[in-house]
Amino acid sequence: MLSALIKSSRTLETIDERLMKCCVNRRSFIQFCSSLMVAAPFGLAITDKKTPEEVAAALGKVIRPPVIWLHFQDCTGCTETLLRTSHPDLGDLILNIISLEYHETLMAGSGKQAEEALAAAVEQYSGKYVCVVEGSIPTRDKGVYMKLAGRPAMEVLANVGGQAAAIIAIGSCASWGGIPSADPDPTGAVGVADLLPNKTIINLPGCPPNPYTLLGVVLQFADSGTLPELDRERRPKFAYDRDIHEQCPRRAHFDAGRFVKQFGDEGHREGWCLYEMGCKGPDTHAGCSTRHFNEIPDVWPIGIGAPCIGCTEKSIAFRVPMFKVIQIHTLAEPPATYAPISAPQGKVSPIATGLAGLAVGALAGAGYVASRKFSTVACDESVPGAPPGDPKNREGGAGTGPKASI
Ligand code: FSX
Ligand code: SF4
Ligand code: F3S
Repeated sequence: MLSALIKSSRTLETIDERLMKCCVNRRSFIQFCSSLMVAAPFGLAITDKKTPEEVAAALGKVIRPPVIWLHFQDCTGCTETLLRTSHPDLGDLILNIISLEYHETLMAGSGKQAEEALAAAVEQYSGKYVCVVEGSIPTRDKGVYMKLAGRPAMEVLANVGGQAAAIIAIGSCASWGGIPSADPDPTGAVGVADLLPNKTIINLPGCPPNPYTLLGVVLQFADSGTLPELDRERRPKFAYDRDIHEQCPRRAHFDAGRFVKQFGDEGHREGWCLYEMGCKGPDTHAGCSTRHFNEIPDVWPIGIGAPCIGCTEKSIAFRVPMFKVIQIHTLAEPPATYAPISAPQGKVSPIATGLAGLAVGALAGAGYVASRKFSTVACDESVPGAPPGDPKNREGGAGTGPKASI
């Protein structure tokens, strides 16, 4: 009876129809489209337009995608980041853009009502809905450590995820186990892809990830049935192709060898580089350094003075100790091969810099700068051409470079 009622109350409508019905201000929708363009300036078909108005016009014609959202072992941070925005209307707007059919934290119903709502949504939209999974799935001891309505989480995932058109694993927990899978991993926590290897799965790791990444993927899928290009960890490249270190606002301090040595020291108060405090930014692919959280400038880990813990990387977060200094594995994207901004006069001469356009100059410069940045503290301060023991070699202070070597 209840499921019939739920069914009949649902109609598939376009985003424009819904926004009009709910009297949503067009300006907020255009503002949302503009934020989506900023979050995904390329690599997402839906934002591949010239203006936010054009994105809004195209998005308005899309049928609201039915979304079934499952919660397993999580902290609900991923939901929080989606809806706890700095503009209260934005949370409402998001719920009008997608058609959220089931979400344990947000729905009014509980118990039998909630179970019926889930079954009705799965039945009505079978093969058409997007299943968003938040949290890891316990597998140890036949999954006994988490049950929903008497069924192990593994079984719920197989049933609901199995009938979805696509599954989005939101957060690091759903992507690969996250916090619950940290040693000693008492529940045998795994991500969605470990249990449903043959389904279409997109991983959006992050603890939490940027909500616009989720919305971009869902909307592109609803619009054209396609997914953005993914990397080998199944992450959309438009959001995970750069590492934090490439565009970090503290990068100039890294290049200049100015490192925080202790929380609260002068360098920390001045906003210096957090590499020596264990920052994993150089090995972490995510867009946080340019797309901050909740639309508030500087609201992201490094922005508030905490080192990046590598929350989007399966092999780093909750595996490598938070404050452990990592080795830098990637040799220098082009900007990292420029002369350090603090190079004292005489170390890199204007002539040498001018020669950088020549292959030989570029190679020598890159080699020098790279060695200055990445070799060990004890031996990285020598100036090319200067004899050993030359006082110039210690100019700028030893011990200011990263301790890691490659
Ligand atoms: Fe995990 Fe997301 Fe971290 Fe929390 O749900 S990715 S613990 S932010 O909320 O699951
Ligand atoms: Fe930023 Fe961390 Fe790189 Fe320093 S090491 S520049 S704080 S990402
Ligand atoms: Fe995570 Fe590092 Fe961003 S900890 S939120 S990837 S700055």
